[in-house]
Amino acid sequence: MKNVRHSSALFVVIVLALILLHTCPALAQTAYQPSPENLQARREFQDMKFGMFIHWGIYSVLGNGEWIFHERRLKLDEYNRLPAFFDPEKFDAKTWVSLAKAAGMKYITITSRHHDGFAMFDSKVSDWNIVARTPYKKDPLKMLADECHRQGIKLFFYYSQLDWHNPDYYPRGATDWPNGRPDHGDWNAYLDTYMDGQLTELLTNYGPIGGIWFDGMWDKPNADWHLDKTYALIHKLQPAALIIPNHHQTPRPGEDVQTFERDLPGQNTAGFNTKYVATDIPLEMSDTLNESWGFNIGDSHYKSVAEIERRLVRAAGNNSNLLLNIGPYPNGEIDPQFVTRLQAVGEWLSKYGDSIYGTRGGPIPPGDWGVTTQKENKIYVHVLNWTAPMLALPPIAAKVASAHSVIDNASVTFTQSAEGIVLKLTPTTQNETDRAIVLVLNK
Ligand code: FHN
Repeated sequence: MKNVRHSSALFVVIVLALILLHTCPALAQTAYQPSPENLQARREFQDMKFGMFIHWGIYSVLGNGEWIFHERRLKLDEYNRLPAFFDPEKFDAKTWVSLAKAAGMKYITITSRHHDGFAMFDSKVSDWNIVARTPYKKDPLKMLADECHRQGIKLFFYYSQLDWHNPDYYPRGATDWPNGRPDHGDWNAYLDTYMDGQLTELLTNYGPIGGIWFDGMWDKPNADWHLDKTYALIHKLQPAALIIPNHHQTPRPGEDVQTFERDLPGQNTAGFNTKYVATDIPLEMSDTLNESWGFNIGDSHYKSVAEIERRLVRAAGNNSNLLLNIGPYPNGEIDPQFVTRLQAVGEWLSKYGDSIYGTRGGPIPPGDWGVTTQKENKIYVHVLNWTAPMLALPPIAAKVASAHSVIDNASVTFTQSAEGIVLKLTPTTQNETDRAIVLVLNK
């Protein structure tokens, strides 16, 4: 009798807990269990390794980056003039997606709206969007999503939580300046109606998407952003969509990827990244191809092809993806300086890609000399900065059966002992960014 009472009490507790989790998304995300589709999407994300970041908006017209509204302390009335000049008649989704593919990139993350709050998509939530306010009148994100689906590229939407335009973004945050907004506003409406409304549009009108890349929470670090509610909404609408927050903090429940801005995981050279590196979710680092995110007419500091390749290899060796940014022209064209570099990286990847795609960070800690990646029974030793003829590496648990160079399969002489592995390197040739060597392990 006592046992029966016990088990019916337990039953009631379980049913109550299930009802609570169902009706209260906040609790659901605190106890977040990624769905099987989400876990699969995380693995695929890690396999992709290289993505194209695109900052493109009405600010591109002014050719001075995506912060121009703030930097010039423009008034709302002034910035409101800008959409009239945005008419990207040269935008061609096929050209953009084909370029990403030619570069060996497997996904695209594009600004659906940046801190100016201007939606680069057809939004019914507000008319502060490309279809309603510009002479272009079309939805480039729809064209891009369709083309990505056609070409097998995953599409992620960058979404700025920070908003310099909407009066309901109130109380305002660290980047506030008096631009003509009233000193009152409805924060809950901003989050629950405006933001979640737009996210619902992005997650229902564009087919399956890779995920949402959030940015801007750092503007009000102590605010209640209703994250649990928003995250639950995203996972409900598309369980496989990954939530990637660029909040520069330790990941929270409900977040699926940890991203680092202009830094390798754990290396806070930028000054705003956390040193904490998650071990249970995928990692990503974002960086720029020149020095700007949005189109900047005065920025010709393009990274060399070798530099981009090295960043990609170092990211992979740190178990991370590289999301590399370009800022297209306001007319929709992509700077030829970006195009030629990306194509060259793609050519290089057609030879070295095996040592990067589908790998995870290798067993040997990254060093100034280079990094390792691993896949199945292979360890790839990426020698990036080592001129001596021999390279000594620390010991690894497995026995190496053979070693050969990635580029021409030529066998590489090595010794393995309890002290470690010593590789005899071929002399470095000019233009060789990565002397990648495969160590084949005994199965
Ligand atoms: O302020 C933005 C910036 O404009 C750009 O979008 C980068 C991309 O990672 N994120 C923000 C700064 O954290």
